[in-house]
Amino acid sequence: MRSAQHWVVFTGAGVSAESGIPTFRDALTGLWSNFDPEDLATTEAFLRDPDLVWGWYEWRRAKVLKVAPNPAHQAIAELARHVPRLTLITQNVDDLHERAGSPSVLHLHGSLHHPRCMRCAKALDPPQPLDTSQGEQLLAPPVCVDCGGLIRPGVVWFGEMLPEQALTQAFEAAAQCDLLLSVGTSGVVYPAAQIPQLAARSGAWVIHINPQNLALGSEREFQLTGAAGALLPLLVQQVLAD
Ligand code: BJW
Ligand code: ZN
Repeated sequence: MRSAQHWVVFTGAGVSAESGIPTFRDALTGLWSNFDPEDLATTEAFLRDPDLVWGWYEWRRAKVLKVAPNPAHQAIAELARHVPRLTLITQNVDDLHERAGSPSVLHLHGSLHHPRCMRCAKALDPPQPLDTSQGEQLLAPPVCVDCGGLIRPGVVWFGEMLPEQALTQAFEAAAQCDLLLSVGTSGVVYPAAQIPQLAARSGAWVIHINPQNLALGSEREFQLTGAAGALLPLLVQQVLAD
């Protein structure tokens, strides 16, 4: 690890779990407890019941705004300040890497904080965050002042293309890096899940950090089993030690 010149850190929802943000595949609660998250994260669900889906995203955005980056986000930002080159790629729709001080983050699945018009794509400043003490709410999405279209969350739903530039940069970095750290992801959603596979096929070492045992795809892959907030600061301390 100490000799790696180009690191890729690839993160999923598990990196934000210790900040208090449930992972994507954690069971939903309250108003949404009867829904599978994979069924809510679609255009069809939004068009069928905009208030349910917009309410879910605004609830999650309000939760994210209330929490802080954890030691895992901070360790990644610290690592980037010391290794020769680091590309940070996230599947997360929160902004906790940025708030921990990571200067440049490739967001493959968009952001909770950048809503846009479904019809004309005009970007909208996010509305005043919900007061979560009022409990979960159905919430009507705002309407675009230019064209009257519904405002949608700025995330990438199933069946949609990922942002082209971020995906291209992510694949290039995976193909060129010496070492890829994959942190807190179940690795089931494509094309993002190809990123660690591509790095291993291109000759990089791949280290997964996850409390769950993962099925490792090749002999270049290893797992450190445990929580990112506990393991990453130790790992970074060891890598940066003289
Ligand atoms: C900890 C921890 C701690 C806990 N420390 N760890 C090829 C094959 C098969 C299917 C497809 C394919 N290509 C495309 C598809 C279809 C689809 C897909 O992949 N489906 C699969 C479910 C099978 N992909 C798409 O539709 C993508 N678009 C696309 O491919 O376009 C081209 C195309 C279009 C049409 C047809 C064909 C091709 C778009 C995918 C967009 C995904 N978006 C989401 C929702 C974003 C909005 C939102 O958040 O609501 O992104 S889905 C969801 O999953 C979210 C996440 O970013 C993503 C990944 O989840 P993640 O981060 O791994 O979270 P979890 O919850 O799954 O796992 C958490 C992990 O953390 C666990 O392992 C825990 O153990 C661990 N953990 N605590 C460390 N403390
Ligand atoms: Zn519009």
